[in-house]
Amino acid sequence: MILLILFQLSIMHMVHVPFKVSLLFLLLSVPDLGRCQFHGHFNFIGFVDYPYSEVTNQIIVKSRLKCSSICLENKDCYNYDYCEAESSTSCFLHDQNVSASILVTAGACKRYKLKQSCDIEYTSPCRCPVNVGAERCKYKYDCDGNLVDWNTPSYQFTRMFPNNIGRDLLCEMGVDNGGWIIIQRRVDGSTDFYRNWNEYENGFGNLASNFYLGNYYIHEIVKTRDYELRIDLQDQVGNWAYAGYRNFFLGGPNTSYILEVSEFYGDAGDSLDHQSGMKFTTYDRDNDMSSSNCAFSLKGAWWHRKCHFSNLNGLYGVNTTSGIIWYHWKGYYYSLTQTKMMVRKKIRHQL
Ligand SMILES: [Ca+2]
Repeated sequence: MILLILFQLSIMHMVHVPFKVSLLFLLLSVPDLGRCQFHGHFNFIGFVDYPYSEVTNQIIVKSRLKCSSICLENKDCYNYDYCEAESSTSCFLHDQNVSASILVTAGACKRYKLKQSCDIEYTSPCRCPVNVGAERCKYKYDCDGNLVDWNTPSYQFTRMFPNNIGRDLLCEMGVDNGGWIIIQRRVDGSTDFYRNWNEYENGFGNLASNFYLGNYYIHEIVKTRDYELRIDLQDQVGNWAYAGYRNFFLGGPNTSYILEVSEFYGDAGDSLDHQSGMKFTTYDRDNDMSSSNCAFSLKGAWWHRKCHFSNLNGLYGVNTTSGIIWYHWKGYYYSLTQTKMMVRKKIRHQL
């Protein structure tokens, strides 16, 4: 315990007393403090208002990720030093002015720089957390997984598919850190969505307004099984709500484009879980569990069960179950005025 306290006190002033710290590290590094061998606690020492140190708080947590998240929550923190010892670890937070020349590499200490506030292993949203504030993010991911400037606007691009057809796609960069490929959109009633299997397989509409990308292309995009889905919805007076699914998969043609979604989040309610596990049904291809054809009776091609809690390809401006329905937000008799379905590849962040 005495050693522990000494260690912590010394760490606090390590910038000023490197020799003393080195000795302590030597002492505490026996026999081996490699990351794999470390099983100690984590002590948060405090924010370092570089170049001076001061103790502001002390808590015990278990991992470097905790240090990272503490740094994330502190708007002044851009770098942190993570120090491992036999029975404890220490965390020092630095602002952006910390000098590169005092990089802590001695002993079991290592300095980490927050990467656009994405220093968290899980990635779907290993992007700039909303609660931190976008001003700290200099980069975000585009629809090809490249880091681009934070201010990059939404854009159109072309992607080649296995059938040797190039398709124009829209990349939404303004929603939840961007990087979303839009697969379905309704903005007004000018485009007929009551269409057959072939049209829903290959896509229809206009990228500038209303369109369905096509089940074949959606499957080709997400078939690696590391995609998520987000659906944005607008009601008749201009309010927006959304439904996110951290896992989204659409089977191929031989499965009749079976839908798999899970891990819902959002404020629109979950009206897609009920459709998960279902094949796609159009008025001319009945794959649902109803004795009739749900796409025909409810005028919307969808992953109908018997039949639906959602019907986003339904009739525009019709306040019945045949309309553009998201039951858990507005019920069965309220047709939404805008919809946007988007998919994004989950990006695994390198720790
Ligand atoms: Ca049926």
